[in-house]
Amino acid sequence: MKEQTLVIFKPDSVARGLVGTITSRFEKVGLKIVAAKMMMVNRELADKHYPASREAFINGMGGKTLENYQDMGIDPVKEVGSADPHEIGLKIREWLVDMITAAPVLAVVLEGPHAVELVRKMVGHTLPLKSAPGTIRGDYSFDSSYLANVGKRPIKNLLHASGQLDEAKYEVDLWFNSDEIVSYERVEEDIMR
Ligand code: IDP
Ligand code: MG
Repeated sequence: MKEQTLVIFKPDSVARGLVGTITSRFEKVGLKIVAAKMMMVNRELADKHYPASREAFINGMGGKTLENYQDMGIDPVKEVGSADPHEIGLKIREWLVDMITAAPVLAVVLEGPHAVELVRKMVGHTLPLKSAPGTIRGDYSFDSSYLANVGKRPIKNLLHASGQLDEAKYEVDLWFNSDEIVSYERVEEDIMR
């Protein structure tokens, strides 16, 4: 069940000095840091990380925005110029690429049993407003689709975390060369086996 998953500390968490606090949560739960680098992201990497061709991702972002607007009784056409989830998704993707290339990020690979699901659980819902207390996004942010879209910027939710195992494999390969990923034992591995 050992998996690797990619976590990106997005510019907002780096700028807020939350790297240590958040990293310690991952370490405490037993996840092992097997790669890490501070970096400026170029457009080529950002384009591959947020692929315009991944329909489920683009429509998912657009769909979540529409749902949020419906909840709040807001007309999406007035707010973002479209009611089409694909069009809205592509717009958000542009904001994401601009955001992630504008300031330093920390890219980390975490390893452990069920790492992908475990990290997503700890990170919480995409919208910090809807993330449960106790999750990283729920504890350190209040951002919403509404605030983000009015500001024409991505939701500031501190972290990117791979969504599923196939996404994790693609993303770990994209961000790290195999010689940047290390292997070692944590002392509790013996106890938890
Ligand atoms: P995830 O980060 O929880 O996996 P995704 O649907 O993959 O969520 O979206 C990627 C990122 O796009 C989110 O983390 C967030 O920063 C941004 N985002 C998603 N939906 C919206 C939106 O409605 N408005 C602005 N930004 C959004
Ligand atoms: Mg995602």
